[in-house]
Amino acid sequence: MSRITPKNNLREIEQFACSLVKEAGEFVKARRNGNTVDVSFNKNDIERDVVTSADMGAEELLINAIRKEYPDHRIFAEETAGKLSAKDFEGPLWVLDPIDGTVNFVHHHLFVAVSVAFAFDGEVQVGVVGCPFLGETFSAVKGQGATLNGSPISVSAETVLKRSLIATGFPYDRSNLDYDLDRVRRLLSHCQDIRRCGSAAADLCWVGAGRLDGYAETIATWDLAAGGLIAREAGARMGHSGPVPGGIPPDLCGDKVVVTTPGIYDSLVAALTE
Ligand code: LIP
Repeated sequence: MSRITPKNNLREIEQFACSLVKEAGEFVKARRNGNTVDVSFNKNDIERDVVTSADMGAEELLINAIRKEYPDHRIFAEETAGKLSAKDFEGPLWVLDPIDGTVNFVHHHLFVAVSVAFAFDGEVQVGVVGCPFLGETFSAVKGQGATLNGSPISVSAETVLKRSLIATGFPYDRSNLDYDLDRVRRLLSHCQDIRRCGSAAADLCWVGAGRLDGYAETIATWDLAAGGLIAREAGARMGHSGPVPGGIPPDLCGDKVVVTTPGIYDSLVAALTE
């Protein structure tokens, strides 16, 4: 198993990831604009959960390119993922979401993201999120800041929860609707307003860019990995408003994840848990 040594390897990996995200973004756009998208419902036996031929095609593009460049690296991708075990987090691991915001994509919304993260021993080192319909690519290398289309980004300076705009989202599985509605009640009671944009990866980047003051949801590893690093490298604080399941590194655990500009983190977690 190859190991990363000097930091410059991370810059090479970031450049490679950026090229992948751009290529997959163009693929997704072409499928949408060409109206050649087959939609399958009942993903995970939940009727409203969807996967499209564009998700599958973009994921295959990403996986093939990574396998060619880094044949001994592990890959964890939304549409073909098995269960992740603790061992899977050892060494180099790519975490992929070919289309984050698949429901938006199916309904021709523009808030759609391609998310590619590179982790090593369970710590995300590189994150790239492309929003192909918005012409925006967010990127970060651990310890080296975050950018939007190459320009540095940083979180908002907000310190008052009542003046904060918070993004959230809801699972396709609505069996715990009371929990989700309680979160909405708490957010509307304590914050300025909420946004439900439909792509966690893009929401997280928008926290990093200061367009949102925070984000709170329970999401999958592939939704969180890249956007979470980008937000942290832009100055955000990331944690969880509930226990992190054993064996999952915090960088890759989307359970009750909370990502905010630092000034409102404690008050938002209190609003969600008290
Ligand atoms: C989506 C997330 C979103 C969440 C949705 C869904 P998908 O990912 O990005 O934040 O609220 O339920 O999980 O399924 O579009 O890749």
